[in-house]
Amino acid sequence: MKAEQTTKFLTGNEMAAEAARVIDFHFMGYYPITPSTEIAELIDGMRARGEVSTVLLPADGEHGAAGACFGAASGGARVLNATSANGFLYSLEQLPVQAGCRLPMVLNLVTRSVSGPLDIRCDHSDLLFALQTGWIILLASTPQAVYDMNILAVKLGEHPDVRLPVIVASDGFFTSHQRQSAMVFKNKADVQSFIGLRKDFVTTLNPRKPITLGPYMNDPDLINNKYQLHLAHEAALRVFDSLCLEYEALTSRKYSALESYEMAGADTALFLLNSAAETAKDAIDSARSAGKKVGLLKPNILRPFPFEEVRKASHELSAIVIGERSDSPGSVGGPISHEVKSALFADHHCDIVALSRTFGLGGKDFREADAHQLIEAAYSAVQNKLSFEAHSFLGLKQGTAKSLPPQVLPPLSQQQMRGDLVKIEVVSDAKSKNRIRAHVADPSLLALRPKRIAPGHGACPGCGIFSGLDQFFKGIEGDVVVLYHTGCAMVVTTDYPFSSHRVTYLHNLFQNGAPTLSGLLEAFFARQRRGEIEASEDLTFIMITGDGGMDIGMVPTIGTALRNHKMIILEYDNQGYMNTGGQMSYTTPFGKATSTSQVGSASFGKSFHHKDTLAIMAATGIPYVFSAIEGFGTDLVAKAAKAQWYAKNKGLVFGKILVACPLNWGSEERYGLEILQRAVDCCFFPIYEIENGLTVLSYDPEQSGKRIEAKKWLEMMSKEKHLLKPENAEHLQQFQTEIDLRWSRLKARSEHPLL
Ligand SMILES: Cc1ncc(C[n+]2csc(CCOP(=O)(O)OP(=O)(O)O)c2C)c(N)n1
Ligand code: SF4
Repeated sequence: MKAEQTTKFLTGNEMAAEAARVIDFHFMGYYPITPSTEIAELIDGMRARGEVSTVLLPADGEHGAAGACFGAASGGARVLNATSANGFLYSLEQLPVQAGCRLPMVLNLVTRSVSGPLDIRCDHSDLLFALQTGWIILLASTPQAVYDMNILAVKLGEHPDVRLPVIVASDGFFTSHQRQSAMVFKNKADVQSFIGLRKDFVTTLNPRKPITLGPYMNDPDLINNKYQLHLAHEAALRVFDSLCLEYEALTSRKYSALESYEMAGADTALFLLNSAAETAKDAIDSARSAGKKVGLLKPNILRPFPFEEVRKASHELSAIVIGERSDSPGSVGGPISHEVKSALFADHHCDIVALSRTFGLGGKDFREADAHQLIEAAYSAVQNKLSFEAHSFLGLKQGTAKSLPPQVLPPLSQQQMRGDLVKIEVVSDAKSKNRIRAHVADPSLLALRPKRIAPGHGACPGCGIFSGLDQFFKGIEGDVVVLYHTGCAMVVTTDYPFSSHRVTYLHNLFQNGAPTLSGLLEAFFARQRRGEIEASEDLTFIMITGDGGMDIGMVPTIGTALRNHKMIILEYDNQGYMNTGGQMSYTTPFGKATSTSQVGSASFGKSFHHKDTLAIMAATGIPYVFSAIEGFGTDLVAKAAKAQWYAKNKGLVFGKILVACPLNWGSEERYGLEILQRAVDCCFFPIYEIENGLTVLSYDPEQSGKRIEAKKWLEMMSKEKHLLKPENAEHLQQFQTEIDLRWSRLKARSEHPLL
């Protein structure tokens, strides 16, 4: 029976969310990363409006998200996740566990280039890592296919002969962000009856039927376990074929393991995945009209690999070109090339010329003309069978001396950065609580110190990151090495071939910056001890991170703090993941509306309180912790100077500054400083120091008679204003109570000689 359907004009990500709407997963664990983030955002909107009953868990990183999905799947829930690139790699360790335990779920992999260098556009370098995980991989070359494959994935993964997790891979931006008209089911019930109820093969939630899931298993059992996985994949190909027929009967849309386009009588074929295959169809059409017998093969399933289908489809060919949006360096072509070739050469009489071409890395377009180049390569290889290039890259552009990145500003000299603008006085008596004092020069002199970040970055108007960082750097004397986590500060200052950094800058994945910098500074000391770096060389090591980097990177940061390396970690807190478009972070205030804590009839905004990062870091016992805002006299400059002294003499420093983000706050650019001041005055963001374990307030709004209620701060930001509505009175009260409690505790600590 055909199901009723309706036409929509949607992107791949929107279609993934539409599929999730009709599947109504029990659970989605996720962490934002471009270009897959939108899927969680759209489903969060549905949740907030009460349109789905899916529980969404915004994890602290992809590793956590994958763990949460594993847990939920073990309890018999229907589970969804979506990720890309480095996020996918960060969850990689969890994926074979999921497959090995035979727990179905669906993961949308919206493909993107894997760092480094960092590139947010499409290639299949992430997909390449999925091949060995034991997961089924379905490919979706159009928004329509994204929708269909998500629905098929549920039924395929949960089939009793299969019981495996399934990846649905679509191309970042090409498919995820391009609108096409596509059909969706009119009635959720049709999808529900197609997929059926999630079967409880095993569940960790039935105490009457206890199970041991994930035992310690050695030889000889493990090989049997892996053989069962192998059998499940064999079964998956059969089941996929029959499900495609069932789905076709329901929707009139036809899928198969290997799709052929113009293969009748073809002597040459292109083998391409996903969106590139769609593009190549035009080239095939024009080559056919020019009399070339060329066709196209496009797999819809990659794991299990449709080995027999490829073999049969290639039987009559003279040449095949396997184009891949990824490379396996040192391997004469990417992994798909090798798999296709192994299918071809299963016929021992095979003398097909098989070429492998790497194209489209980092989002480079693959156009019709490129497909023609592949076709020409195949024809010329057939004519020069003895000397053709088995593997090469399409679209390389050789650089010249002129392509070297220009040096716009000269490096900063030692003299420029040593101005004795701050002086440190070490006072060690009980009265001063063994603190140090920083004496800061007049602001007019401070202003003369050159900026370490040159003007000319691409931040939004009103962005507080750079004015905040500038004030901080004013307090730092001498040479520095900076490490930036991924985030706005990094992205808007290092758009290749330009860099706004006038000092040495290093970037690393934003869960791993702290260990990276600790390694670098230990290398500095080690090389200095061996005389490889001059003894007079004096560097301060500073890591800059957003609040998001202190979510996903919290554990390595704590590890670094416990080792107490002599460096500074400075968090700029704009209260969200802004580089990825404004998702909630763990420091986002309670009730705030973000793209993953949306407000609607079933949701009032972020549902849990902001993280007290300073308390966490102070608990590691590091010598100096501080919070500050820009524009509060020279407070931030003095704290930077103290931070440098502690980093040189005692160990790790953690500082946190609140910075204005008009985009995240929904505020006017000109009010940035006032909003910061109100955050301090309402005690949401108290400014203080914890020096050698003792807490000292830098400013007490109560004592100065300036304390305000949280609502006076919230009213300045449109993303918070809904909390002031009468229906949110209870939530506002909850927020105020939490602020009051934390403030009272902080004050008590500052007043007690031991706390
Ligand atoms: C492992 C991994 N997961 C996700 C991302 C995507 N990502 C890049 S920056 C970012 C948010 C950064 O937020 P924050 O640290 O607060 O800095 P901001 O962008 O707000 O400046 C995210 C989620 C990534 N690059 N790597
Ligand atoms: S989104 Fe916010 S933090 Fe990022 S550049 Fe814009 S204003 Fe700055």
